[in-house]
Amino acid sequence: MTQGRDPSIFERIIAREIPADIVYEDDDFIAIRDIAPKAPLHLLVIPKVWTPRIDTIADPEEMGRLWLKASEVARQHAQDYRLVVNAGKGAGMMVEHTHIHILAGWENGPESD
Ligand code: DGP
Repeated sequence: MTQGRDPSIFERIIAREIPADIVYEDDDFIAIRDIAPKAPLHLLVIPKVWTPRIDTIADPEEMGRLWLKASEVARQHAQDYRLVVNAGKGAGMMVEHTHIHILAGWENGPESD
C-alpha cells in the first residue's frame, strides 16, 4: 500500500520486483547489501512498513525494534561496526524510506580505508 506515492526502491526490493542481496528477512524487516558499499561490509536494515525518514517514527516501540534489529543484524556479521542514519537530502539521504546503515569490516578502523 503506497497510497498515491511511487513505491520506494526498498519497497520494490521487498516485493521482489528488484533483485538484491538479502542477508536477513522477517515479517517486519529486511536487510540487504548496499549496492554502492562505503565500507568492506555495508548493509541496510529496512523496516517493511514505509516511513519517509527516521524522525517520522513516533512510536518508541517501533523505534526501539528498528535499532534492536540493526544491532542484531550487525552482530551477526561483525564484532565492531557503525550504525548510521541519514535524514534528508542535505545529509546525503537518497532513498526516502527509513533505513539504518551498518558499516564494518575495516582492518584498522573506519579511517583506515
Ligand atoms: P541513503 O543515502 O541514506 O538514502 O542510503 C541509501 C543507500 O541505498 C545508498 O547507500 C545506496 C543504496 N541503494 C540505492 N539503491 C539501491 C538498490 O537498488 N539496491 C541496493 N542494494 N542498494 C541501493
